[in-house]
Amino acid sequence: MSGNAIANAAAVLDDAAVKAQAVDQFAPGSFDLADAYRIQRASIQRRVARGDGIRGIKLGFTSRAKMIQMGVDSLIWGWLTETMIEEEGGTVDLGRYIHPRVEPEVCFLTRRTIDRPITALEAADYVEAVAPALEIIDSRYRNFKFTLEDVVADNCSSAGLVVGPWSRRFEGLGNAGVGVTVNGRLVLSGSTAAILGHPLRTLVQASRLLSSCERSLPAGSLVMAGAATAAHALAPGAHIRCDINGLDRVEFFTGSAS
Ligand code: OOG
Ligand code: MG
Repeated sequence: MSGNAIANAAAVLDDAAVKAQAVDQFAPGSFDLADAYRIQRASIQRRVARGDGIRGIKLGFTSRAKMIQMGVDSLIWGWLTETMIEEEGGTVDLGRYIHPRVEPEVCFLTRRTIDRPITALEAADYVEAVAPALEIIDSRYRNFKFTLEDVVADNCSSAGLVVGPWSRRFEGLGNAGVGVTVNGRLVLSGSTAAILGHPLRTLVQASRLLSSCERSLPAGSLVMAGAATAAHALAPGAHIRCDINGLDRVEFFTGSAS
């Protein structure tokens, strides 16, 4: 794909995000996975040029539940930026989004720069703290339908995130119960073991992915490990709460319909 075509695709996806208006999927075979990551990078550069800052990365499709829901079976990654962060315990304006869904996540705060592939034994040493989090995903494609290449180009549906209180309680993180309630009703439940067997393994994967494209991640970055369960559509006037056993809880509200 030419540099121009990459910039054009990035502009289409970035505009869709800014205007909160869905766009059509790209024609099948328009670009390969390497080009999809180039489009993703170009769309993030547009955000950064507007003054947004990079805060970390997210992994996607690290659990079977997510792969099955979306019909995609490869691990993917994208960028998290400052303006995606929603206030914990606050009210999220759904007008910023197209067709938002929420999913429970484990979020890591890194302690050391990740600038080479790390092993599972080393992973814990790279973590400063862990928090329960809720990710708001919002595909820019109509009907939330995409191929692997489409979703990577669209920065892996990254749109919003709400991060709960940080802690250093890592014991039990490998198999902790996860529950999401909406207005007090349990809508999603699972275990952190669904995330690559242990959420810390996502740091190993992240380090490999970053190295393969010659990028590093500074200390103090966020790493979202990927949802342990499928995602749930967000509606107005709701209280969304996620509890992860051994960690604190994280919650937010959605504004009333306008
Ligand atoms: C893609 C993003 C996947 C996860 O946690 O697996 C993801 C999507 O489902 O739209 O964030
Ligand atoms: Mg996610």
